Amino acid sequence: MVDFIYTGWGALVVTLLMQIPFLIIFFSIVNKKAFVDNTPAETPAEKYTSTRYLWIAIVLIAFFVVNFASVKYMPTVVEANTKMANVKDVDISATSWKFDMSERNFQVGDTVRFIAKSEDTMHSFALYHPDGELLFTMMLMPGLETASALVHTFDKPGIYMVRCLEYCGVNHHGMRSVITVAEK
Ligand SMILES: [Cu+2]
Repeated sequence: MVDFIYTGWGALVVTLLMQIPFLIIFFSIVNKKAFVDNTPAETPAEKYTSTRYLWIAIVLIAFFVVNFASVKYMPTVVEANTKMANVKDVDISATSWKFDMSERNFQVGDTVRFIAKSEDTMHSFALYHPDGELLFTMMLMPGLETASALVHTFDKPGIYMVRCLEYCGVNHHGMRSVITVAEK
């Protein structure tokens, strides 16, 4: 049941259901206004000009173009259970406030599948490039049967920071670790 809520269509269904109270409030206010204020409006109703339609079209097109163009920069989400060729698996267990990792040392060119689970509360597994850029963050929900998994290929040597980016208690800021990537 918990897995259904957090994965796939379950999240969408829950999000839609959460809108219902707001819709009820919204329509009850609109409805009330319709009864209270039945005098003609002082300002004439404004028609949408063609320029305004053009702007809406530009915004919509920009929205889709930017979204599709950014897809290739998205981290690769994969299944945690199926075998993958030429990929090193790392099992990660997140607890307040540390990461237990089955491996922390890699080489440039290694493709690594990070398979992570939370043992207690909400955490995340975020990986930072040595230059400080956030490569990805993976949310870790407690109680899930399937682990979260992401694939990343290391292209530069250095010290990669690992942090939790979901607030998880008083020592959330101290929940971090490092991964070392050596020259090939
Ligand atoms: Cu945290």
